[in-house]
Amino acid sequence: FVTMSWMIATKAARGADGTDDRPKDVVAAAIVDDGRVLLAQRAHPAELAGKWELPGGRVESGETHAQALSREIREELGAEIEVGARIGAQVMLPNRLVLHAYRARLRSGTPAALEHLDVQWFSADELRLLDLDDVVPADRDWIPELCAILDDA
Ligand code: 9L3
Ligand code: MG
Repeated sequence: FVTMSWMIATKAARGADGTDDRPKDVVAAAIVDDGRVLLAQRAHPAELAGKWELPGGRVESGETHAQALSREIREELGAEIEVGARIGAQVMLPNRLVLHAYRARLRSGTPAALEHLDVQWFSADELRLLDLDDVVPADRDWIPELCAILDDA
């Protein structure tokens, strides 16, 4: 029965063309250090280029969120992080992607824009002054909570 259920569940998750249409998780890190949070300026796709985001990326099969986030930050910023508590609500993205954010602290390395246009540390006051048009739409709702975290820090 368990095998049958699994087969049905697996089959239901495949489209007619065999593509996988199950939701995929994307994870993003709010790296906080010295009262500031690190935002990264996206290089692509065109509609998001130049906008600030919490850095991160897709969770690959077999990875926990924390593993995926550590890997993404290593790849994108060349830094090692310790992943902490979840922040904010999950955000539904187009293409059945679900975005999750976590607090993080730097363990080693200096974050660099290896895949982004730029990286910058923002204080709560600087976040409040940020034009929301310059923030990736999916990340906009997290700004007030990020300000609160920095106010407490
Ligand atoms: N995304 C949105 N906000 C974020 C992150 C890390 C990602 N803070 C969206 C952009 C892409 C998708 O998730 O549509 C996958 O992210 P990536 O692998 O292009 O970074
Ligand atoms: Mg990414």
